[in-house]
Amino acid sequence: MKPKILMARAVFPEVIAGLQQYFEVESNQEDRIFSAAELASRLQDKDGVIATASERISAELLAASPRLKAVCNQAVGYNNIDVVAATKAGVMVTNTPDVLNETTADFGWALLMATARRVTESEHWLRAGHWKQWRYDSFLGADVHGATLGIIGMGRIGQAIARRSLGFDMQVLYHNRSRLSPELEARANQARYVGKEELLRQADHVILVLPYSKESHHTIGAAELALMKPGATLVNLARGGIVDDLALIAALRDHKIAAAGLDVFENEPALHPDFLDLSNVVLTPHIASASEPTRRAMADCAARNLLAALLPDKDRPFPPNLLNP
Ligand code: 8YV
Repeated sequence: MKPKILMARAVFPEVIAGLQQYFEVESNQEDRIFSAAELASRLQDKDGVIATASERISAELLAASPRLKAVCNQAVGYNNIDVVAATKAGVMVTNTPDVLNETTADFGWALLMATARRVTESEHWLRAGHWKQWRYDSFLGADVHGATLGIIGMGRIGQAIARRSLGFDMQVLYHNRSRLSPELEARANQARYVGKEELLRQADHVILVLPYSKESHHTIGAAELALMKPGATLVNLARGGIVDDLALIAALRDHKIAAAGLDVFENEPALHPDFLDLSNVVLTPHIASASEPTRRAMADCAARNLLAALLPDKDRPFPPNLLNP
């Protein structure tokens, strides 16, 4: 008998077909977000689940899922999963690191450039028919080249962002739980380790790429925003809860900082409506990893993780052309 698994969200059909070789798959190709109760009822008879950041895998859910042996997140972040409870219950938890580093770093730059140079704001203005003549002061933004970049969270994605800054002649400051080795600092455009406050005071552009946890909740709130330069930009690629959205809305409205580029929000997708009224913010719907090859690689990685967790002795690998036929 094949183990039973739940694919909690829609995914590339090839992934479902690949998984069906090994598992009895309950899929969700209509892509509904399950309520906690619905998720619990679907997990009743499942041995494994492939989840995304949208599914909360709580201690209660784990306790109510007697057969569950593996929760495989299709994401590098896993703050949606109670890992302590899972470990106690003997449930393996996996994520999809590395495969998304470069794509997410690219998007960090897209948001930084769009935010500093007011790309989306000026496009909206143009589309609304306001462009009648050239003006010396139209959409003046901040320079990116030659500026000081502050990166909070210098993991693999943070380092990939820093490496790209070499081409913009930037100085890089970073703050992290621990300091990188001198070799890694050198590869990350000679990034300099500083305290969070010093970084916020000195950086022209701040990018957040740290994991979300109780400790990193509201890493950026009113006090931190007050330390930033009035012309600074803030980019959040990490998780919504890392920034206090109400404090950020106030800072943007009062021009305490120049602008923000946000791919993640507290309570997403129901982002705070006040963001929509601000012109100095670039808003994207949690798409930093959304290039076609990377989303395929993430799905492939989660599927392989599930296979390794539930059928460790099975002949593998997946047919190599499964996801890129
Ligand atoms: C995912 C992400 O697209 O990997 C992560 O942690 O935030 C994104 O790449 C999203 O979380 C879906 O699970």
